[in-house]
Amino acid sequence: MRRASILIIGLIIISIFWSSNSSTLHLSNIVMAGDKIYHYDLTIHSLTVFNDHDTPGNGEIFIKVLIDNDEIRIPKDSHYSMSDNDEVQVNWEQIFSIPSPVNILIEVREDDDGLDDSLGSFYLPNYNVTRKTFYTSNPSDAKLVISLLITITDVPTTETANTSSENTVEFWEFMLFIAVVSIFLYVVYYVGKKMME
Ligand SMILES: [Ca+2]
Ligand SMILES: [Ca+2]
Repeated sequence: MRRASILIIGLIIISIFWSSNSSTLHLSNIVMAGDKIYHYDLTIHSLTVFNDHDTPGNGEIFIKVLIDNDEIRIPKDSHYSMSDNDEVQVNWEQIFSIPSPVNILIEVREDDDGLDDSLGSFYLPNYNVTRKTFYTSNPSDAKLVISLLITITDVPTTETANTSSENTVEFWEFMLFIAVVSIFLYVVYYVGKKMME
């Protein structure tokens, strides 16, 4: 029975290695228990320009949104042609979820060849606002109407934990089945060999 014992021990070692390895992979791919997820729903409703920073003619106005290091231009690859005291309906919405709160910087700019200039900027507060008017740091240049909805949820851990333990159990059951079949086949082989002698 020595060969069968070696085979079974080998299978058990392989299954232990496999199951511990697979559970490690599971854990590294999920957010840990107790963590939070921050859901942001940011809407820029409208933009009003008091000084278009362009003489003569309209300013080529765009909004720059900086979410951490991600820069977004509105309108994308374009601009609003705006004169003094013009208002545009922007109706731009961005929804995203991240594991920690972020700073959101809003800036209004005017495109000029080589050197475009700023109509001021400001950071959004880290709380909910609905259709609130924000003047830029140059309040005589521009204002925007913005809504921000932040919701915080717990990381759902029960589902991922169940999935990984189920996978492990299924693999153990499979390896046990292989071990039992191996013993059975070896016994058949051993008894058959003895009978032949
Ligand atoms: Ca200008
Ligand atoms: Ca210009």
